[in-house]
Amino acid sequence: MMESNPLQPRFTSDNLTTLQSHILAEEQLHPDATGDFSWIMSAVALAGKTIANKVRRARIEDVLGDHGDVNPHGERQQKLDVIANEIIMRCLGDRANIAVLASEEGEQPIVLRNREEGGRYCVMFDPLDGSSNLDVCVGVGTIFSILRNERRKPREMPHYLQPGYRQVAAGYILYGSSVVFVVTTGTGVDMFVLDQSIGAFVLVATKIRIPAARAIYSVNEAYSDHFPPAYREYLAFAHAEGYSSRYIGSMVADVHRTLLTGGVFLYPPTKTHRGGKLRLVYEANPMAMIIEQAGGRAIAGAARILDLAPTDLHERTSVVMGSPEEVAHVERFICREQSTV
Ligand code: P6P
Repeated sequence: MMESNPLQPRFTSDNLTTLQSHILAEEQLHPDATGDFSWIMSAVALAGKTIANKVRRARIEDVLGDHGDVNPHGERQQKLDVIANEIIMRCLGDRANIAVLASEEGEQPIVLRNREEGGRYCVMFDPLDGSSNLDVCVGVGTIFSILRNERRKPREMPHYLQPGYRQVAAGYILYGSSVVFVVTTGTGVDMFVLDQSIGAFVLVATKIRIPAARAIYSVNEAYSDHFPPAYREYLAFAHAEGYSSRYIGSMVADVHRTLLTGGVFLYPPTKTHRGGKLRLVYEANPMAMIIEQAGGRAIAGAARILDLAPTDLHERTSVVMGSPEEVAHVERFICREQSTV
């Protein structure tokens, strides 16, 4: 009888391709890879699993609601914002190749070491985006962005303010009906789901492609009276074309749906946020890298988000991202408005 290949499954069908093994396999494709990077990704994955557990048990452990403080931007912190931030700091803080950790929850970044001391990467993150939705069980998420700590003059502040196209990796963890880890290292977008039974993120999709077009727009229309005219004209176009509207109010959930089903997610300038509400460095940039790597587009006004040069860790931007044809519909109105100015 011909010997069967002992490496081929015959009696089990478990998905055993974990985030860890997948990242390490990807690293093998880069001769100059040092394993540093997968060491950081394993810390992000550990933080995601820990936060997922806290989110799932929030009402049981009575950690919902306000923490009682405000973050550096004057926004009320949820208890889980503080908990998630601490978990990420603890998981990433002992990685010897990290130069700086920068969080939405901290006014200043935490500088751990400079390049000469081995600080090769900068990690910027929103520990729990959309946390105001936690009390009602709506999907929330962790967003992360990884930059190389470019060699600058010795002992100069690590270089964490770079345009988004310089990101070496970006992604998010969505704590929803399942816990989903979506990541890109610049060669496409891969998706993992947390298999609670083995405590590991397992690979469920590789090289995800966003649909080129889909008649769905995602925006908080309550503010539309104060959107710039171009966005109001776009909404009139979408209504006339019979578009559907989907808006969760949690960026990670809205962008994840857009990535998988197509459509366009918008956060235009509003009366209270003239420059847009979402943060460029640790929300718009990582999400823009994911969307572009999946074949989509991401713009702020007429500019490509990933080309914007940040000058402040917490600066905000407007956002239009999603299917290339849907972004082009919005862009057409924006460019027409700008040409008449
Ligand atoms: P609005 C959540 O607070 C958040 O930062 C993003 O996750 C979300 O896309 C946006 O704000 C929702 O803002 O003004 O519609 O409640």
